[in-house]
Amino acid sequence: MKPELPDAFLCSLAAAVGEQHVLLADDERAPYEMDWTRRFQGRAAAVVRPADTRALSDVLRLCFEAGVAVVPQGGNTGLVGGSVPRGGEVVVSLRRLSHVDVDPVEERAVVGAGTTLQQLQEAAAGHGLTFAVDMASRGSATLGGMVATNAGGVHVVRYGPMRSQVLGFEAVLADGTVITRMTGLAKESAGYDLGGLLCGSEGTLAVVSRVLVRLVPVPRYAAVALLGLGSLAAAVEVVTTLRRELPSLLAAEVFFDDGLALVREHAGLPRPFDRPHPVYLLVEAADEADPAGELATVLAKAPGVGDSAFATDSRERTRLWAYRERHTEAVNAAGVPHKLDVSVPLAAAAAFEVELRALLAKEAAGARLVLFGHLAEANFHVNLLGLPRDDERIDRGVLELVAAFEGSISSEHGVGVAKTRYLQLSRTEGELQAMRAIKAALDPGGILNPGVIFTATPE
Ligand code: 2HG
Ligand code: ZN
Repeated sequence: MKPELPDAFLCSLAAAVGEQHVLLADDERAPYEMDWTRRFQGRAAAVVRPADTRALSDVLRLCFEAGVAVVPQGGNTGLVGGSVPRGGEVVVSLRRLSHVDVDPVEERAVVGAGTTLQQLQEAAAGHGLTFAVDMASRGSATLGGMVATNAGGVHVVRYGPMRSQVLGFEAVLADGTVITRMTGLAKESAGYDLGGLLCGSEGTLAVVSRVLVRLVPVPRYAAVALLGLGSLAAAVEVVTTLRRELPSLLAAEVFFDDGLALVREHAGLPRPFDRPHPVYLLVEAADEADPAGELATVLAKAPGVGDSAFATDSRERTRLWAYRERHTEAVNAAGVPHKLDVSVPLAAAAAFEVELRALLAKEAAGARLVLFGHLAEANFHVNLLGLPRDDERIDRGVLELVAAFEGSISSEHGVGVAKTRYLQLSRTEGELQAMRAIKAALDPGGILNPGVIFTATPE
């Protein structure tokens, strides 16, 4: 299909990034046009792949001058449709901005936006260090995308989300201006925290090109426990105790028996215990001294634990983690899911689960719920299979329930295009106005990822 962009503009893009990195043919663009869940898809006018900050700046300046909208894209495994075109934009793939420079003395790294989490982890491991944010999509998720979505992952209970790791940044504004703050000073109060603002901005305020991130020492010892419990309320009680009494706590993840069955079927894994349990909690502790003993001691005191399995060596720990980590791929293999990523106050988690199941039983009897998530933050991934692709009545019902619990409609995946209509459930009118003012100031032409976070026109 012939692209709609004028030839002169395409020639300028080619001059900026190299002709072979301006993709126009249908089959070349296709991998950049559909998201990983297959739920979100749109046609790009072109895909461009700058190799460095300078080329990225040229691309944005050209698009700004021509009034052409831009969709920044990293690994394209975000789950809210924020990195694929809605129709007619230029997709700017950041994947070629891939480099890691570890500073082992300061325990930091300068990382290109297109670097995958796994590449960063491997580079850091060479120095006995690691990156504090970890998640199952490590092989595809890029650092730029993780900043853009303020990704959380499985270690937030110990280290916080992306926002807590970013010490400095370089980003390109809508008109091509490059702004840089890479000093990483431990104390800095001279004006606004622009790097913090970019965390969670989803490519709507600027395009991140490099980040300076903190690294942490790899804990010498780790221990994992998988627990089978009778209810979510019991799991919440265990997590509350762990948070209070186990300083080495690194992760506390929850899943349910039907999700476990789906994962086992998909991945061919054996039963973790002889008998099933309604709820499973996967706990990891890590420290400079072996935390296995204290983990077992704290868990022995916890009420409501039916069965438990412990692992200390790396292979066994990975084996237990697979039951939790493989949920996303198992869900995707079973259909095109509606995915909601919500959080509620931990004290309300069990009541939320009861009401969620009641809502679905009443309004969506044919749908299949696969629920799992990060229990220490009461961050639940509500995956729904069997719903019509564009029918959002159930999504709205779930998000309204979350709002009634004073929770968040997006805990760690971002708003993307999937949740723009529900943003006012989590944000006040005053907050939304302030956000729109920031957006208008930094992106006056509205070319940066339009339709993401905010609906194209205010509702
Ligand atoms: C996870 O926690 C990711 O594994 C993906 O955030 C969640 O697939 C999901 O809904
Ligand atoms: Zn998650």
